[in-house]
Amino acid sequence: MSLRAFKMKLLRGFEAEYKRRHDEIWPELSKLLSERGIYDYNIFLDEETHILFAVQKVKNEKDLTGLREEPILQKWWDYMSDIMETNPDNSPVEKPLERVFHMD
Ligand code: RM4
Repeated sequence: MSLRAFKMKLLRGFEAEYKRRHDEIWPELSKLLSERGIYDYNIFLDEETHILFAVQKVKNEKDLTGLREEPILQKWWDYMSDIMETNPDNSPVEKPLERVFHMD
């Protein structure tokens, strides 16, 4: 298992909409992420900066190869692109975060 943390950015004024869309996450998208070994996935919002802080566990990082090319994920990114900071291909701008502390 590895723990991955990264940040993304929400556009101002879309806090409720972001939560609503994730409350109604497409079953086929959660199925895809689960099949790729992603679990215990949380996204937190810093309301001051609009930074989305994501933390997820991944069973095996090598099972993530090609995930970004999956049509369902690309469709989700297209759907989310009006409310998030995105790259030209509509994927969210993601910045990996390094762990600096851990306590069991
Ligand atoms: C986020 C973003 C991420 C995705 C989650 C489910 O808003 O699109 O890439 O993993 O939704």
